[in-house]
This record gives sequence, structure tokens and C-alpha cells, in this order.
Amino acid sequence: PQEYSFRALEERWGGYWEQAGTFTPADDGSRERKYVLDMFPYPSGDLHMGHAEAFAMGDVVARYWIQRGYDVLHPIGWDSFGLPAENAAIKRNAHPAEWTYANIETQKGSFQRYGISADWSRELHTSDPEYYRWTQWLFQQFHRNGLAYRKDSPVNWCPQDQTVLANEQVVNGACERCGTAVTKKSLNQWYFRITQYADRLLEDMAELEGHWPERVLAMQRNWIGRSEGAHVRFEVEAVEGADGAAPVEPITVFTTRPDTLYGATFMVVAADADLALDLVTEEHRAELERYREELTHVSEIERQATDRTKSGVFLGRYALNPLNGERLPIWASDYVLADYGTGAIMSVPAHDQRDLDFARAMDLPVRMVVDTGEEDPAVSGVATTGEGTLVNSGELDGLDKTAALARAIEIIEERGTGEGTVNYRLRDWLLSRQRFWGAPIPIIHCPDCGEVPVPQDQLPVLLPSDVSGEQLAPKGQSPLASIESWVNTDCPSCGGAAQRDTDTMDTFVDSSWYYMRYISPNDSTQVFDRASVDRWLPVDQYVGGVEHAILHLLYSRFFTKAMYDMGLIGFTEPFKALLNQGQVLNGGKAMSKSLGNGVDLGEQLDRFGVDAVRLTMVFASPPEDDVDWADVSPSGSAKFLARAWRLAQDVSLGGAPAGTAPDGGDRSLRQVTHRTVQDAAGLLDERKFNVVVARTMELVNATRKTIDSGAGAADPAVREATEAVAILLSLFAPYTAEDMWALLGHEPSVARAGWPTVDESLLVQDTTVAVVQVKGKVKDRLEVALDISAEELESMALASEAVQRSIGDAPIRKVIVKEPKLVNIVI
Ligand code: ANZ
Ligand code: ZN
Repeated sequence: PQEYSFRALEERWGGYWEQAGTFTPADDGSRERKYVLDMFPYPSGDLHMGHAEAFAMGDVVARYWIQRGYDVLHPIGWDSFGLPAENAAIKRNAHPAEWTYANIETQKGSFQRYGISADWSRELHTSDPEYYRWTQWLFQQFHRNGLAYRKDSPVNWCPQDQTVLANEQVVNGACERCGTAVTKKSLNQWYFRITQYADRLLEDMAELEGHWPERVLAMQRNWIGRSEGAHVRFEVEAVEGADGAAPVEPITVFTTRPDTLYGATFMVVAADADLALDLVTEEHRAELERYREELTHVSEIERQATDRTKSGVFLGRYALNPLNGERLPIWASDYVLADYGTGAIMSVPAHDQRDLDFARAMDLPVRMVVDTGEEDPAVSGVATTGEGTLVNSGELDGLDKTAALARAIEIIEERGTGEGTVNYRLRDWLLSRQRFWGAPIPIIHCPDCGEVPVPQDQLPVLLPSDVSGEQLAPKGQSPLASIESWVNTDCPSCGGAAQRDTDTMDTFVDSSWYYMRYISPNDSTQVFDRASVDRWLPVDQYVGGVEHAILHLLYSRFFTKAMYDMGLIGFTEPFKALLNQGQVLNGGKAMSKSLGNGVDLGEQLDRFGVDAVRLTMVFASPPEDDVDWADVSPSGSAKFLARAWRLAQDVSLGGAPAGTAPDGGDRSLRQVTHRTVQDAAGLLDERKFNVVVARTMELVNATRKTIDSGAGAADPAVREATEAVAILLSLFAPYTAEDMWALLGHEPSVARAGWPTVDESLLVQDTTVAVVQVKGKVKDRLEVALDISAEELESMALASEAVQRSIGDAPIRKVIVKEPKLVNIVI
């Protein structure tokens, strides 16, 4: 006999699966298909504990479905554009590709060692020209369909990275990457019109309900932020005299509470919006400008904080309430956001806390118009927002809130001063980046023809390859802009001198469609074959971190819908089911450099072996829960794997030969085997992977017990049990399982052994004999199931003829039930 050695096993089977193409799907239509997708990794250096957890979970699903006989697609690739590569290149005076592809080499080796059931023949890199050629092609389809456009707008600007950031990349007012305070800047930028899909992104979530974590759906719903309300127009009073302010357009506000129109006591416009400049009178202009200057240093998050001290400037003008003609002073403040609603509000301090805080700070009137039965907000300082009856509201008086809301919209619509509307928090997706390491935007700017798409046969627009170090350093414009030979070109339309667009695309564009490209990653003639994509997609199981709850998942959903509308694909949701694996913590805290509690995956793998680390990840908790590495025992996992492996060795040395019918074997072990396999299937469907591991451990113990009880390994039930263990372990511990399978005399790979067939007759519950006593004397014996409930046993006992005879007419004082063995009736 040999000793179990994970090193020997990894040596023996390392590289086998890739060579044999074990995980390449047949794609011949002979079997039902399943698509398992892991969020593809960013090549940041090497695999870490977080990858180890996520990929272990996705692998259980993929491997389970293969065993169940599905044709499984489980691809892998690299999200390989992005800032870290560029920053590294600047530091090392190299091209970003160098760092990127070197990291991929390292990381790929680690992934292969980790034994993921991935189809490596489909590996893709978003930074390969063969890939970004089609990213650019897709951009052009969006552009042609009016879904990609340019506009001037104030953008979040990171002064450190010298780049624009999407709202989502600003965390507490600081750059998500470097932590520098974000400022505002006006730039001409490319956008995707995701807002056009806001309603469908919301509605189609009904399909995902129950298959995606509720938390993720809630975050998306909140991000889209649908509010029903009204647009109401307020005329602006002309300013008399030499003040000079020209007549201005009416102010349109967005409000969710048109029922409170009579409670409006002033107006507020976003201080940083142009509207403020249009409205302000000369007298107040200097003050406004000072205020706006201060504002450039404040983030949106801070501005929206409810506890922020209210500040603002009176603009010297008045608007007229369209319902009662009342004059409302117009203010500018930072608590009204320029890019939400219309950037202007009617202020109803009695029923909106921020308005009330502002009114109190500026000494403006407060008028209650919905009587909720609570104290008057003017007195309490607490705005009331609940149900109630309208007061101080002219024709609305006496109505309840809901009726008043509907009536107010009717009135403004009748008078032509507004209309009911729906507003979304969702903004269009800013996709321009002033950085180098991304897909160049395939547009040429011609002084005569305007925006001209690069002709399809000239795609990809390649990134220059001879750029490095300083040339990439952030300068406030794209590094591409300073490479004249690259920028200057001919207009494809008129042939005149023209310039290439110098921005690159947000890397979220790359990841919005990579799961479609996996179907034919090497097709150089088309983005993908529609029929094949429709065959494999949508993805049956997506696995990845909850940090992608909004951006990546929302963008991918948008891409899918837009591509469906363009006739490129035949489905409207990309991911049928989503699993967010938990985090790997150490000592109850996320691993981080600053805490110094990082655990090095490579070191763990060297010490305990791949299988022990994988098994530990899965065994520690249900897949959605966090794993605290300080609480787990990879060495315990390693010991268990050795115990399992020894079963196979025992069978190989003295067991029943492969193919022996198990019929005559130890019945109780056979029952454990079949029950375990049966239950494991249900548990895997419910994603209780950890329980499956626990049950496999029990099966290993039961098998060892049978061997030790005298029968030895020769009992065919032992072979049957050991084969089941190997197949179960193939989901969690591929090297050990493969080696067991070989010891058991089978051809590789155990990954394709097929799920064991369960013999129903072995699932029948075992029974026992329950004794029924009356006044302490045995009156009957009943054959009952081992797991009978107390109630069931009691009623069976009371129904027994012998028992009824012995009780007679005597009243029953007490029934004591000790299921499944005993019932004692006291009379
Ligand atoms: C009057 C009013 C009275 C309002 C009341 C609320 C309560 P949601 O639900 O988030 O869409 N608002 C509109 N545009 C704004 C902006 N650019 N910046 C800050 N606040 C803005 O919120 C809609 C409400 O937020 C609107 O309804 C408006 O205040 C305010 F008792 O109008 B409301
Ligand atoms: Zn031209």
C-alpha cells in the first residue's frame, strides 16, 4: 500500500484534463445543454483566496451537471483591459500589454493547478485585437441605433488618475481606485442610452425573482429608482427696472407630491446648473458665483447627505405657483442635484425634511397642507410624510392624499401647466475614458462629415504597440491624443483630413458581452453565430461576487436587451440564475494589506494541496455565506481525503473487481450509499454543497466500518460505496477523485463517470417495533417507521384493538410517547 500524497496526485493528473479535452462540450445536440459561467477574472497578479472560493463554487455546479448527463459549457477568459495595467506600465516604463499578459500566464497556471473544469480551448482576452474588434463593432451597432451618443456634461473627475469616473466609481466622494477626492469637470463624452431601457430593466426582473439573490434585485431596483410624479411649470416673474435680467423661461420641476402644491413656499434650483446663472439677478450674481466655486469641491454623496447643513443663495427672483398664483422666492442650493429630475424643485417644507431644514436655516415660511394628525411641522421641525387630509389647499381641501395627488395632476394638465410623468434615478452610461488601455472608440471626427464610424473592414482600430511609460501618464486627455501618427487619418466618407476619437471604452463594455463571445471565441468573420449563441444562452448559472450587483450585471442586462432589439440575439435576459459566493475572511475581517491578515493562496495550496483547500471552501458554509479562514481546518479536510482515497486503495488491493454486481453486498451499507446519492442530488439542486460534503464524510465512515467489521474490502457493497464516494468527490476534490477512480480500475475521467443510479428499493425506510403499554403492561407490538412522529405513533397505539380492549371505558389520564419505541397509556 502507498500513502496518500496530494503532491503525487497533483503530479499524476496535472494537465491531464486540458490535454484530454475533458471539459470541452460536445455541442452536437445529443444532450440538453447547460451553461455555467464564472465572472471572468481581472489579471491582477495571481489567484487569491477570493478566486479560490468563487471558482470552487461554480465548479461544483458545472461538474454536477456534467455528472447528470448535461452537455456543459464552462468557459474561462480574462477581463484584461483596465487601469492597473496602465499604472504598472507607467511605473515600469513598459507597454501595458506586457504586464497584462505576463500576469495572465501566471494566473492561468494557477487556475489549471486549481483543477477548474474549464474549457480552455475557448479562453479569451478582452485586450486581444480579435476580441476588441468586436467590442468596437458592437459599439458601432449601438451608435447606428441611436444608443451611443456624445454630449457635454459635468463629469466626475479624479485629479489623481486624471480620468473621468462613472457615478458608480465614486465612493463617498472619492475615487474608487485611489481614494482621491473627486471633483467636477465639463467634458464632451460618449454615453450609452441605458435610460431608454429603464422600464424594461425593471419589468424583466420578474423573471429573475427567485433565481437571483433578492438583495441584488433590490439594489438594481433602487439604482434604477423609478418614481411616479409630475412635471409642473412655474412662470418666473419679470424683474422690473434696469436690473437687466432678461425674461426667462418657466421653471419646470419634478415632484412626486403634486398634492402638496399649495404647501410650496419657495423654489430651489441646483446651484451648479446653468439654470441658476440664467435666473440670478445682477445684484446676487457675485454671491452665486462664490457659492458655485465652493461647490466644485463637494461630492454628490456629501450633497445628498440628509444631515448636511443647508446652504444656499437667494437669486433675487420669484416664481408663480400655477395653482394659486402665490409668489415664491427662488433660491439656489447644493441639496438640489443638477442631473436629477429637472434640477429644480418646488419646496414644500411641511412635508419634506430637507426642504424644512432649508426653510429653517433661511427663515422661510412653512405651511402644512396634509393634516396627518401629527404636530404641525412648523412647530415640531419634523416634516410629515404620511397619509392625511388636505388643508389650506383650495379646491383640494378635504381630499385624502391619494385622491389629491390624482386631482392635482388633472388640474395642472387641464390648465396646461404640467403633466404626470415618471422619473428615474438611472443615468445614461458614461463610457468614455481618457486612458490608453481600453478599446479605442471606432469613430473618426471629420470637420465636414462629423462623426464617421470606422468602416467595418478597417476594424479593429488597433492600439499603438510602441507606447510606454511616460507617454501613458495621465495628462487630462487621452494618451492617444498625443500620438499624432495615430490620431491623424483620412475621413472614410469624404477622404479629407480627419482625426480619430482618442477616448477608449469603459472596461464594463468589454464585460457586457464576453459570455456571448465564448461560444466562438476564434471566429474572425463575425461577432458570433446567432444560432449557436441562441442555443447556449442565456447562461443557466452565473457565479460571482456581490460587488457586481449593479454595474456589471445591469450593463450586461442592458446590452442583452439592446442586442435583442437589434436582432442580434433571441433572448432578453443574459443570466437565468445568479449565485453570489461569500467572501473569504480571516479572523472575521476581510483580508487586506492594511490589516495584514491576508492569506496567500499559493502557500495554502503548497501546504495542504488543491483538493483540501477546495474542499474546505465548500465545506465551511453554504456557498452564499462568508468563510472565516481562521475557523476552518484544511488539514482536517486533507485527512478526510486521505481516508476516502484509502478506501479505493483497499478495493484495488483486495476488493471486488470492477463491474461486479453489488446485489449480494452488505445491505445496510448499500442503503447508506443509495440514500446519500439520492439526498446529494436534492442538496446540490438547493446549493447546500456543504451538506453534501458532510454526507460524503458519513458515507466514507460507513464504508470503512463495513471493511473493518470483518467483511474486508471484498464485499461488493464496499466497491459500490467507494465508487459513489469518488463520484461525489469529483465535484469538490478533482485530483483525489480521479486517482480513486483509477485505483478502482476505471478509465479517466471520473468527471464524466455519470451520476450513480439510485435503487429505489434501497431507499425504503427501515422499521422498528414499538411497544404499547397500558398501566405498565405490554398490550401490543407495532411495526413502525424509524422516523415516525410522536403524534403518529400515539394515534396508532390508541387505534390498536388490543389496547382499546384493555382500556375499556376508563378515562385516559395521560399518554407518554417515546418514539419510535414506546407508548405508555395511563388510565
Ligand atoms: C415637492 C415635494 C413635496 C417633494 C413633498 C417631496 C415631498 P424621488 O422619490 O427620489 O424621485 N427632488 C426632485 N428633483 C430633485 C433634485 N434634482 N434634487 C433633489 N431633490 C429633488 O424624489 C422626488 C422628490 O425629490 C421630488 O418631489 C422633489 O421634492 C425632490 F412633500 O417635490 B418633491
Ligand atoms: Zn469627411
